[in-house]
Amino acid sequence: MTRLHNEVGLDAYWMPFTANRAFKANPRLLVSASGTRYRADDGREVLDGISGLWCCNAGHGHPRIVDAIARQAAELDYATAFQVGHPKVFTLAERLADMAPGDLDAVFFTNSGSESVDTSLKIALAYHHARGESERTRFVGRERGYHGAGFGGTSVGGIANNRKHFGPLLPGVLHLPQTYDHEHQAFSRGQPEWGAHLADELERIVAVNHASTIAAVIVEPFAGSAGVLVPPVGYLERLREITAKHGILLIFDEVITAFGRLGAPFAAERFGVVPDLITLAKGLTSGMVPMGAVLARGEIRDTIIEAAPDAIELFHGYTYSGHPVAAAAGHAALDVYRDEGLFEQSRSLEPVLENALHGLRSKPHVRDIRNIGLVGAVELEPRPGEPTARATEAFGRAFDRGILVRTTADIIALAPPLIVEEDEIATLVEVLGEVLDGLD
Ligand code: PXG
Ligand code: PLP
Repeated sequence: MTRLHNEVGLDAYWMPFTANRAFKANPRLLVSASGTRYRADDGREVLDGISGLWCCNAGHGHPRIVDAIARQAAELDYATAFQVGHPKVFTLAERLADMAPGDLDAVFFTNSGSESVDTSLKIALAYHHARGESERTRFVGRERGYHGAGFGGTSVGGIANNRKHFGPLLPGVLHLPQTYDHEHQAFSRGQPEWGAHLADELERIVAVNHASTIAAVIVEPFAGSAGVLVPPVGYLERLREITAKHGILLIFDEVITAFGRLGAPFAAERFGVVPDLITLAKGLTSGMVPMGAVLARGEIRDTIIEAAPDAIELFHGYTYSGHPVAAAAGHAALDVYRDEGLFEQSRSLEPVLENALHGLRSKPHVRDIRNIGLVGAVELEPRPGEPTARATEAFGRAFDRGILVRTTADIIALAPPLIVEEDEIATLVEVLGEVLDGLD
């Protein structure tokens, strides 16, 4: 069979977050997808163990979402969101406000997680300014946090490789310690018991900088990109207490954690902790059309609007904010999540994935296994002197055996679509186990 990449030039496309030379020497092309499966250009099926890239929560090609997109493109392809609107974006905002925890009932649309993060940081600054606290300009992120690739998200992010070539970034950003500790947490099922005290570092940051200079703290409820770092019991609660005490906004970056990944609409609900702002993307449209959003407490929006003269209140937005085709996809994705009970299904599959994954404990090179919701990770011992090589090789071998996983450093992550079947979870973990058996 002629493989597609023999016919398609590979040079022009500069691939994101990819080893371009390695890819082009050994390309992997996906040509179609349906349900939990991709098809590669050599005709093989590949079981999607990572929901595309943590986004296709309803699986691939869901006919209701496909249909909504096609109809919307034909009916109203584009409408500017600046001074003009269209109905579906208002109704989608209402639905999200209704789903959101607490009083987070203001919705600002973006086109990606990165844009949502930058938007949330700008809203935090504008809010403090509107309250007459313009000196609150510092942000607090966390080591090993990932908040997208914009300058704001890169600044509050805590992954050194993502930051090192890009200069001083935003001024005044501080970082909390990460929450993972191998000695105290290895092989935890769900939330580790140890580590709530790590949130107290925020008190130290406040003591050194004074609360009146700090605008917001941003964290992922569980850190996804850095390798599935699950929050210790009590940690998020403690962050909420300390931020509230000091008038600091708390932003949950729920780009990965929302829309059923944790068996609930939002991680905020799963953990019972309500932040001031939530960033969204990915599962909002089940990955079918780019779309992101920021949910804010109504009081935050009202404060910014009321403090401004009767003109544009927040000088921020994107050409494609609330794009009609994305809004239609968002409605359809929420319909599918509701009608197919996918958040509940995710919750009921959580122990299935947990038990299967922890069954890999005695496989070669395994340093840790952790899980929460429909997410898990296997951390490998790095090869001496060759960090990341072992997991990168595991990724390639897994793909060749028909499963798509995600790796970061020497960590292999699994986060299958919420429609995954129990026997597919078994297959994912079994194949991963065989891959580990074969690794040097
Ligand atoms: N915040 C979080 C918590 C994310 O996980 C973003 C922001 C940025 O979203 P966009 O849509 O701008 O990419 C993300 C994205 C990985 C991986 O390796 C994860 C993401 C992106 C790329 C790779 O796990 N998450
Ligand atoms: N650059 C130029 C020259 C533009 O005109 C615009 C938008 O009008 C942008 C960047 C921003 O693009 P977007 O609104 O799609 O983020």
